[in-house]
Amino acid sequence: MQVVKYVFQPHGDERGQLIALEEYKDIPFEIKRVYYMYDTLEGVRRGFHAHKSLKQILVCIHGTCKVLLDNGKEKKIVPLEKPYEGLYIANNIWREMYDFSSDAVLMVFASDYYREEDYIRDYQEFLDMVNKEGKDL
Ligand code: T46
Repeated sequence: MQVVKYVFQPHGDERGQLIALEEYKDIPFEIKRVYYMYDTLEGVRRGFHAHKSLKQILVCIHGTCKVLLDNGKEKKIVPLEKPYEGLYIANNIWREMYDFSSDAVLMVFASDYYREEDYIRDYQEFLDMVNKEGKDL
């Protein structure tokens, strides 16, 4: 599985850093929603789902966390430790976010509005879906 991490260009000067993210330019899709999580308690693991069609970019804009990516065949752990790095997560990828530092702010740019129907929250259902799609190709 290929891990796609974007490195955003900061507009740094003597005052500090500024990062601007534009759809189709820095983010490879139309941004329909932005959400972020913070004050995540120690030991918490979130996610535990895949999306049928949603694409997202995760940026840990403060602090650090880790993301487990799973395509049904292979798993990868991706640390997010820089505010200028964005992790792209395509559809049909199981994700879990964990090891949040107490100051972590994880911001997510999403290609669609919130739709519960797009979630696959059962791991066996996820495996059945990716294995079926592999056979259909
Ligand atoms: C994902 C990972 C990275 C909303 O009402 N609107 C929203 O846009 C979102 C994202 C969530 N919610 C509600 C639904 C739940 O009652 O907020 C609550 C927490 O959401 P959830 O348990 O889905 O959070 P995570 O951290 O497990 O997953 C989230 C996203 O839902 C998901 O798409 O890929 O972050």
